[in-house]
Amino acid sequence: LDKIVLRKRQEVQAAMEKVSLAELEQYPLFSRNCYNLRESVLDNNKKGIIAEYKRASPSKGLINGTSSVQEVVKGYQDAGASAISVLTDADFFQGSLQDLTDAREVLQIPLLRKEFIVDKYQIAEAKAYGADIILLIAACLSTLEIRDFSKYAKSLGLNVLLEVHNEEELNRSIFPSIDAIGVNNRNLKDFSVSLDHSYGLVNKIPNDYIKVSESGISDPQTIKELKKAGFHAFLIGENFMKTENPAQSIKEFVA
Ligand code: IGP
Repeated sequence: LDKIVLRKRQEVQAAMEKVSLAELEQYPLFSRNCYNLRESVLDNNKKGIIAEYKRASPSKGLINGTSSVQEVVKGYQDAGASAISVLTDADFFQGSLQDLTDAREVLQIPLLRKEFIVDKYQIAEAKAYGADIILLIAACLSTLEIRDFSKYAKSLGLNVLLEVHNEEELNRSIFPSIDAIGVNNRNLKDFSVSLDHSYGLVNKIPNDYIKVSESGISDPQTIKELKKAGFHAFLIGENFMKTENPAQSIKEFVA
């Protein structure tokens, strides 16, 4: 993770030399109104699925090299997803900001920029390229950064999803400028996955936050159980993307 944070800082430096923050603020998408995550997730006609477009991952390598971002995210939306997540990291996930903008073009539901955010600049970028939600990963950030970044995101009208993996991260990271708290079932240091992280933390998350269970979810029954435990939303990538037709495979999860 330290390595990723360092690499991201370098990426941000390079990006800022090409396009300044003031220039990003002039991008057409920067001034639009964002879709509301809470509203979409709590919509009773939907199941709370946040469906992810993920070509590759550090633990699995290539997951899907053929399905295009627009065909997949449009399919997820039409099937009944509550929100969409798009990876923008190139090195590990083969994503890009272009993927984010392509997704925006075909979506009328909240869109998450899935990225390792280490600088305010990336938050402005998220808005400028079409995101409604940013991810703040507690494992990569100090408490002060989480406070400042979430406040800045709110000032741009973005929704904030905070990601935690254990109780220590949760307890040092909660701020009113956060909308949703996700428990990542995958340990970002060794990639091991266990739903016990979700079950162990759900009751420690204050009830004013949308509760999201993230990663390693592979059957509809698990969603029923997580819902019973108190989760509102479920972030799922690989289980859909590993199939030939991701937009088809989401269907039994939203039925
Ligand atoms: C999706 P999965 O196991 O369904 O593909 O997981 C999502 O939770 C995962 O991609 C993720 C992630 C992250 C990726 C959660 N937090 C942080 C990169 C960085």
